[in-house]
Amino acid sequence: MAMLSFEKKYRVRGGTLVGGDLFDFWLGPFYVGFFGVTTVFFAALGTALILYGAALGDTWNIWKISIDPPDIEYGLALAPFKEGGLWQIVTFCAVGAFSSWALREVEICRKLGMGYHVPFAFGVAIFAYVSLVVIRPLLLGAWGYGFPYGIFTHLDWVSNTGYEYVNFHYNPAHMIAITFFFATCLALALHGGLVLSAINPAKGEPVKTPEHENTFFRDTIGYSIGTLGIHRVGLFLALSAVIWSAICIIISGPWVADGWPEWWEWWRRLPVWS
Ligand code: UQ2
Repeated sequence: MAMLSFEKKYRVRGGTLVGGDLFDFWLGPFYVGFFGVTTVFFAALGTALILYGAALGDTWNIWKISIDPPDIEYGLALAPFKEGGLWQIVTFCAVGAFSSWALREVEICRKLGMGYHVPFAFGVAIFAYVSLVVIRPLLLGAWGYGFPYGIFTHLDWVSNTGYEYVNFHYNPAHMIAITFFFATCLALALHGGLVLSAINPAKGEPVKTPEHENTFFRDTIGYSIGTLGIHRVGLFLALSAVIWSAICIIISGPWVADGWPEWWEWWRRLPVWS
């Protein structure tokens, strides 16, 4: 609650990209802005359309409801509403809502005079989604390559798409992505563990500072990356995981059409073996 008095200092005018002062206000704790309005518009329309699509479907079983993309035969054309057109509009609303949210974050960063690290990171997450439902379908020539919006159906899509390339784990970009996911977990576990160990010591012990955090790692591995450095490494690892995930699916089909195990034949064909 102390935030209420202190908030006033940070509720500054300006920094908007669009709309000038028109939407430069707060609703309770939430900054609105032009992009707050567009976020609510796209999110509400998209959600309503998903509910309407569910009502048109043959089940209310939450696991089985699905909004499916058009058949491959429709190519990159707009499909009839009940044959994938709904999926196309929902996809448009999703990209609109996610992008609006990112731009609202940019406006808040500008207001506060902060860096754009958070919207940039969110932009990378948006890129991952757009890779699946826009970039790869465009490269393959049909919206039907996008994934369906349903709980079980999107799991089936992931499994089927993986088997289309025989063993997806042989995809080198997929290998790199997984390695970054694991490294992200290692870094966050080390960081969370280290900060809590310093700041929340045993009863009766004084709270420790970064001097102790640095010393712990210098004693253990001869190196401490530092309090700023660990956050740089963490952001780099997490964004790399997402970027390599996007790469691994974009190259599956557009670049490598057969199985991923087969792709490794380049290694067997190296002239050094003969
Ligand atoms: C560190 C440091 C922190 C940390 C952590 C480290 C005082 C509070 C976790 C140690 C991290 C290292 C050595 C890099 C780990 C790299 C990978 C790729 C897992 O030195 O400074 O600040 O939280």
